[in-house]
Amino acid sequence: MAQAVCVVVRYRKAVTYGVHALLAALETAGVEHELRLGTTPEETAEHILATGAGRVLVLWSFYSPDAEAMAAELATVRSLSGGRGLHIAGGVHATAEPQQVIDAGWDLAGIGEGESTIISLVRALQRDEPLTSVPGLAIRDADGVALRTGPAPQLPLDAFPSFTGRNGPIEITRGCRYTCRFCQTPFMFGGQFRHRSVASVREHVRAMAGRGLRDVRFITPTSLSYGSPGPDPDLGAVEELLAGVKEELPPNGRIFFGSFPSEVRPEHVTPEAMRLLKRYVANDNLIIGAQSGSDRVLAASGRGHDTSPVRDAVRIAAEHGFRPNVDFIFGMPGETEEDQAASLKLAADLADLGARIHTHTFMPLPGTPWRDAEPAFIPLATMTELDRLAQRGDAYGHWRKQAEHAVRLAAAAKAYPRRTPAGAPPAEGPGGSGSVRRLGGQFPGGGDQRLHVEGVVVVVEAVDEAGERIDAEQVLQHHQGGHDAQAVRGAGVLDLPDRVAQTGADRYAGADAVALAADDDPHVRPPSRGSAAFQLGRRDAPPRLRNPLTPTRGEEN
Ligand code: B12
Ligand code: SF4
Repeated sequence: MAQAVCVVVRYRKAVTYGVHALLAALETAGVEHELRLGTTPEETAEHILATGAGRVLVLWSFYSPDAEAMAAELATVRSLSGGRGLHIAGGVHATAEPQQVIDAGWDLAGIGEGESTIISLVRALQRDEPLTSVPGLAIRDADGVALRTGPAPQLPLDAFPSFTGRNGPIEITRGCRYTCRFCQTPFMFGGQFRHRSVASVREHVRAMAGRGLRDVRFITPTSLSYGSPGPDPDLGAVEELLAGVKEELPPNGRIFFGSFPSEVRPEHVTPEAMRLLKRYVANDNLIIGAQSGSDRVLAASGRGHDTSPVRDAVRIAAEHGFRPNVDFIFGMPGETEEDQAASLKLAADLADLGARIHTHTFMPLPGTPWRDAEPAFIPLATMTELDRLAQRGDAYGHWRKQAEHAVRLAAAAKAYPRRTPAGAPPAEGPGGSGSVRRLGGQFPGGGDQRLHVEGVVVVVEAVDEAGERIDAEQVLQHHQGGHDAQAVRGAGVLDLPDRVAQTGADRYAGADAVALAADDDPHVRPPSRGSAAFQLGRRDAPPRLRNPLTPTRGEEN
């Protein structure tokens, strides 16, 4: 007989959108469960104790800057609830740092997109099945190592709604084809856009209007990319979306598009795009990502544009009646005083054109290529200048708070060096780059789950104990959130013809695990010339093995 499961959510205002997506997935999949929301640690503990359900699953979701505070809350909740409940942390931080999450006391880490994971997890608890069958988890083994189950699939966005019976922005695009090194989005959700269909968006809006709501907002990494697979906007698709949403709204309905959380890239701000938005949207501001006034820093950060489209974007947006709010990040790795001066100068120029500057301090975020990078020093003079802009009403933002986060994140990154798997010495692989090791402890689910890939890009085709082929992509998805694996996935190097037999070796090197480095990533060293890995890479890969963090010629925009 199925056991009753109570899902208790540590429900925090800061991260409701992701949680609403999980609850919507449970609901649309018809997974029976009791739901309780704890808005404080105490209330969460009360719910855990109060439920009569046989199994209690406690959901936690947080971004990296809150990881420490949440670990402290977890300890409180555990002690107040007498240790009852299975605690899982998911979301961007858990995806990037499952070992940290497990070490901090959670029973499980949710890795990647959570919809399929939560559905399978609740079902597994109901049926008392082993959690190793649930995709997208890291589970603590006897040695405290976070072992991963199979990867959670990255499904079309229409597979699940953004929310049901609740409200929030509608996620219209997931994943991002750009690869800004300070941002986790493409490394969390993949390097391609997945757009929600207009029909699905309309369904959300219809339901919201039915609940008496009139304002609609969207989540998308770059709003003018809606409907487009590539760098150029498809304004026809954007118009179809906006017109469809408008049709579903009452006459006093309002559409917010191009304002948070749906920013625009500067090169997408054209007179045509602005005229289109003006016909449909209610927002008077437009959020434009500039990030730096230094072309050198922009190139290093992989933004895919320089400063020139930023000036144009601000001018064009202002001419069409929008107040441009322009994002800047100070303290990016390698940034010099001259670069900062260039940013301040651009910020002041843009303010003169009517922009407000949204100022950020660089944070080495887990799950990004710059997780381990040293933030550049921001002298007091720069901070004072930012304060001056803020006092004039030309700048806003949490740059001081973020500077504190940056220090903590840098310390956490040092405490968890990315290159060395817990308990294992650095690999002796080709060029010393990366390692693949087998972990103790059998998962019944299949051999691939025992393969732990750590380190640089590893292209591997493997067979499990039964001689069944393990898809390389599956292996790499185990490493999801580690940017190297994502980089490989982005480049599509997943199908090398050679088989790699796991014959009980603890570690692979040479042709066993083919470590092919992304050529300009400072964290990654290429396989040594003449090694088996190098040969294997050369044979199949050169055109496909470029680092997707580096645009190929003609792709820059
Ligand atoms: C909207 C948003 C916000 C909103 C969130 C509002 C809300 N009520 O939810 C606000 C404005 C509060 C915000 C603030 C910040 N944000 Co923000 N934000 C975003 C944004 C644009 C969208 C997030 C979102 O809702 N996506 C849609 C949902 C469905 O996705 P999701 O939340 O990731 O949830 C999915 C999975 O993560 C997973 N999942 C989530 N929780 C759980 C839990 C369990 C148990 C499981 C199994 C799975 C699971 O399943 C969900 C469905 O697939 C992302 C960028 C992006 N495009 O993702 C940045 C992003 C999440 N933010 C980021 C950052 C850094 C911040 C700030 C620190 C910035 C700052 N100002 O200092 C603050 C910190 C706030 C805080 N205290 O936590 C980073 C996080 C990186 C990291 N490793 O921490 C991101 C990824 C952007 C980036 N630069 O890379 N943000
Ligand atoms: S910052 Fe760059 S990578 Fe991140 S969502 Fe925006 S465009 Fe995409």
